[in-house]
Amino acid sequence: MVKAIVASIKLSTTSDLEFSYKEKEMIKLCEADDIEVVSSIYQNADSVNPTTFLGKGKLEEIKKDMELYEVDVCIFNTELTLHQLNNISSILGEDKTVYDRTTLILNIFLTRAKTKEAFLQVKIAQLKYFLPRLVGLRSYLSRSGGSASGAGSATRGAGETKLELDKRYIKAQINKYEKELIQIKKQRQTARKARQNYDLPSVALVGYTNAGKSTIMNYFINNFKARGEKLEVLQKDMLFATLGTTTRMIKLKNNHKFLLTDTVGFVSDLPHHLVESFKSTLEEIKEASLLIHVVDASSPHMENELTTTISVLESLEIKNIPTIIIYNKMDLVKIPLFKESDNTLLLSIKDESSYEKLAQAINNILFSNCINTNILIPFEKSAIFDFIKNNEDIINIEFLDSGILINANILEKDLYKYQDYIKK
Ligand SMILES: Nc1nc2c(ncn2[C@@H]2O[C@H](COP(=O)(O)OP(=O)(O)OP(=O)(O)O)[C@@H](O)[C@H]2O)c(=O)[nH]1
Ligand SMILES: [Mg+2]
Repeated sequence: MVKAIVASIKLSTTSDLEFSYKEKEMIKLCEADDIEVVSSIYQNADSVNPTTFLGKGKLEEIKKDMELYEVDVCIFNTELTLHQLNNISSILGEDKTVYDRTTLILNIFLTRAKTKEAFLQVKIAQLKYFLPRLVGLRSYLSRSGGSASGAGSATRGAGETKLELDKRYIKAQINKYEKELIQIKKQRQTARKARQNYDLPSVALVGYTNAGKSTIMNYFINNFKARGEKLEVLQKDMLFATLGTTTRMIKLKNNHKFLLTDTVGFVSDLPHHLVESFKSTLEEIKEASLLIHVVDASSPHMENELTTTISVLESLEIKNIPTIIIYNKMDLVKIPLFKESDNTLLLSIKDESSYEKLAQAINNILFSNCINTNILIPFEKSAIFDFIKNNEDIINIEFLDSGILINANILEKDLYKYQDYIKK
């Protein structure tokens, strides 16, 4: 495990609570990247130093601490400019590795990327971020093996030509990956079109990382799976367990079907290039008929996590979609201050009835336009009877001399299927 020191600034405009949140989150991000934080150092200041981020004195202190703890890596809890990176590196020593929160997040995403699409998206975001910072990040790049870009070979002493070559190489890599991504996007669009052919409403799980989205997804897959839709998604107590989206068809007990999509979790100050890169994956959220916004109610920073998610959704121009807010992990909440309403539910994995309530709420929103209908099926039309039994929300079945009388809640758009048998 790599050991590191984390360096932050506490601006006079930042509250203690906000600052401690950012510090704790940074430590979790480091853990997610397999880095042990041996010390967190911060400086109180009125503003950021544009050339060195922290004051020179503070950086000297960090340098001493790095020697004391025998640590080679210092991660800054911010996004550094090339200028700041260079200056900090010269103060801390050329043999030390200096990088920032954005590089850390990009790295976590890269190690978590399991699909080709996720890998390409993160790689493009990472290269675009590295491009203007090649010189400053040289120690990081050489430590991380040049991250397949050859960028690690960019050394300051090698001069302009070498740097220009590296830049050109990276630009070519970005180009190549973008082309590959376009191909995958086409396949994704085909898959999406195929799903649209089912003509089913879609529901997207959104929220801060580790809120419990995949856990909800898995509950629905295991309890309401439709036609061989069994594959569970990864749920784990770590940041960014899910990268990329997974869609499964869900069939509720009343036969109503919808598509449920699990998505990547958000984090505060999500790197800009990453949001850009993930836009195509997150497009699916835009087309959802309903959003389930999952919030970890046991997190001391719940408010912040909730507003971050809302602002990321806004930046993706996702608005005006009906939303159910889920206050999740209620089993860990000692004093519950939240109230349930039509669009707000309290959920806990330990309380199955809360999940049933969620299924009911989804049903009420997605299938509110059902019409209570009587259908009389002649006995010889057993195939139609079977179809209705498997596909419609049946309230009552009565066997009459003239056939089988079914009372069911049927979507207006589906009524035509039974038009010959509907009893007025
Ligand atoms: N105590 C408790 N833990 C829960 C509950 N729901 C989920 N968890 C745990 O929270 C952790 C994160 O859950 P995930 O479902 O992976 O979270 P996620 O929102 O998909 O996270 P990312 O994929 O990282 O965005 C896991 O360890 C879950 O077991 C709950 O109701 N109560
Ligand atoms: Mg997940």
